[in-house]
Amino acid sequence: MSNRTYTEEELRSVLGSFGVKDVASVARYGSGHINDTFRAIDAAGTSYILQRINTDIFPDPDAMMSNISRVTSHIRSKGGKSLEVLGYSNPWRLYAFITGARTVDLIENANQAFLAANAFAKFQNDLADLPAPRLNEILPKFHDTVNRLALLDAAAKADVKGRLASVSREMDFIAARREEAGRIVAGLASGEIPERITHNDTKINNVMLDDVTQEGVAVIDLDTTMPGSALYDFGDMVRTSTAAAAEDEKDLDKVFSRKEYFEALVKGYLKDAKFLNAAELDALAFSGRLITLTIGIRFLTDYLAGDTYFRTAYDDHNLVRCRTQLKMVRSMEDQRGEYERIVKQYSAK
Ligand code: ADP
Ligand code: GN1
Ligand code: MG
Repeated sequence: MSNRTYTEEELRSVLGSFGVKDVASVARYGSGHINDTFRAIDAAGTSYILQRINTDIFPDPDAMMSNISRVTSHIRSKGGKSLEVLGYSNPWRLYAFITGARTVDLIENANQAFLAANAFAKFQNDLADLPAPRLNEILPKFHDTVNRLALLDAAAKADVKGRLASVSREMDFIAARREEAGRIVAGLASGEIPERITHNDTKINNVMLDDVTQEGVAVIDLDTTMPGSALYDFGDMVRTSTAAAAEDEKDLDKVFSRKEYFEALVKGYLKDAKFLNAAELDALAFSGRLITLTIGIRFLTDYLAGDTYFRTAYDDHNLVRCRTQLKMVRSMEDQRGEYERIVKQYSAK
């Protein structure tokens, strides 16, 4: 990804175009991998989130902003809190800064897992009756693991950076799991798994947690909210909210999936995700393994392609991230029986 730099003058001028004139400070903010995010504070002390949408990844920001506007108004009409768009002019947008809450990159306790999962379940619930038309499909085949494997194969074949020889263990690990990669894609195609409106990026730092109660007060980063499968949303919660270490932890002994956090997620999610059908419940534990493998495949693909997609801070950053994902997959596989049992226990309630 282009690690773009911006002058303060440029940022102030964009803020000015959105009507924010007396800028006291503006600085990079958060740790998202995709957009360029800044927090601006004006002379009155009001904070804003200024973002430059990554148009290399999102080719149609208008379609994205149209989804965001429909989704946020619908959530608000039900009394929920959501992102508030104060200004948009492709590729820039300005959001109201959500106060009294924060995001965490690494989950801090199992109660946060319960509350975050419950916030994502409510988000899906709130959007279940969004009036037609269907939301724009912002990134087609985004979570399609079969497609992600094909992209990995293409990057391996091209091997533009000569990195393939150094990742044979990771390639073997992925190759051994190809067979199960198409399970959710096939379920969606047959209709056994229904299409729903989903967030598609439910990592823990995409939900704002109340400073005092830790409750998930607002789901943010709505760029990929579009038609999808609830399973991918639950799976990505398992990937990020059960992890004992950061997504880019180098010491793999510290990286594993925690059963008590998984249990808290299942409890928090199923408390409000009453809409799930039998096929979805049946694949809930599997979805954690699958999405984690898929994100591992994506990090490896980007590593082989020369780090053009995810923001990286050093040379092997994407490879380090890929390794944590594969270690998480292994850890979930080791606990497969217990995870399946936990899902059964709470689905029966
Ligand atoms: P990316 O797509 O790059 O991940 P995000 O939209 O997730 O970008 O924003 C990055 C970070 O900025 C979030 O993880 C969060 O910490 C912070 N953030 C984004 N929007 C808001 C908001 N409206 N209020 C407060 N913080 C926000
Ligand atoms: C990106 O935007 P961010 O940092 O919340 C990515 C997700 C990945 C995640 C891995 C649009 O999420 O799909 O799961 O990184 N978003 C996009 O950490 O590709
Ligand atoms: Mg984000």
